[in-house]
Amino acid sequence: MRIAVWGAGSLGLMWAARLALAGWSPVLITREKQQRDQIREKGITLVTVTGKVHRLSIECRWAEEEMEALDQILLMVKQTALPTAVRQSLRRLHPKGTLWLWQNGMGGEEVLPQSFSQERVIQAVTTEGARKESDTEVVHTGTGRTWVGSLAGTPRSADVDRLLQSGQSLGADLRWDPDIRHRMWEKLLINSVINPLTAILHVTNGELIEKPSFFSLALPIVEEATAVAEAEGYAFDVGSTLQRVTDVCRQTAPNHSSMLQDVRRGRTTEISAINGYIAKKGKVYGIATPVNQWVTELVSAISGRNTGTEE
Ligand code: KPL
Repeated sequence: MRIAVWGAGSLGLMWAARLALAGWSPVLITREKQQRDQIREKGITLVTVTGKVHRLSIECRWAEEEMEALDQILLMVKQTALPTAVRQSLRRLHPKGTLWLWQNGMGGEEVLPQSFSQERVIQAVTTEGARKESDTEVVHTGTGRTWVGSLAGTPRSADVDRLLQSGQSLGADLRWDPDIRHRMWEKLLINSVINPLTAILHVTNGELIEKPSFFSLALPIVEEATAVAEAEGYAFDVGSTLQRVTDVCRQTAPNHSSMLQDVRRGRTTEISAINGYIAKKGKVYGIATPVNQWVTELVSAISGRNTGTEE
């Protein structure tokens, strides 16, 4: 089975290293030639949460290179880079191969061609943290849980099962969820509060809940988002969701959310796949989502770019 990790950001580097540690021979695909050359020269260095350092030599290719058909592609690029990565990766996917989507937010599947069967798509929802130190080095900063499941609700194949077992053998908390869309909504609700508010207020996740304005800003976001989730068939309680948001902020207190990091680096944010998605779906169901719309516009304005796609 030929497995590719598509995207060499923090999660991509970490998972390529983990797969190699588990005895697979993954191929890591980079967007830039320069990073491919660095990885070919130096390999990948993974520092685990306990501080153990692993240096691994990994097959690495540039996204535009010709390559043999791939059976499992773990697409670990940001939402904003998804259209390009999907176009490039589908050309390399075996006709019976499986595509794994690892993006934050919703709407990733909408980028796939309509002819591509959802039975071949696995969605991953993760709360693990990793920090990319350089093109070849990654630090696993926080253990979390990763749920994976079929977007079509089909049972997992034997190949997928083997991959899950490999991850588990390395201590990763990796679980199959037959209702992955529920998990996606659960994560979206959390990201819909923490990501834009930390980016707008320029605070860490822990500092966010200390802000006197926190509750009055978080409440309408969650009220609107849970109304849209319910229209999609997923019921969440507003109070428990706010409690979960607060818990995640405490557990990840020193973190600079991914959106805050994007804003600081002048990169395109994932706001359109998070609050923008909630506002878009709200329009479909006739549910008013002014606060989600407002934070979408505000984050777009402060990041100095529109909410469109990268590249
Ligand atoms: O997923 C995250 C992110 O930063 O994107 C949270 C949960 C907010 C942790 O920082």
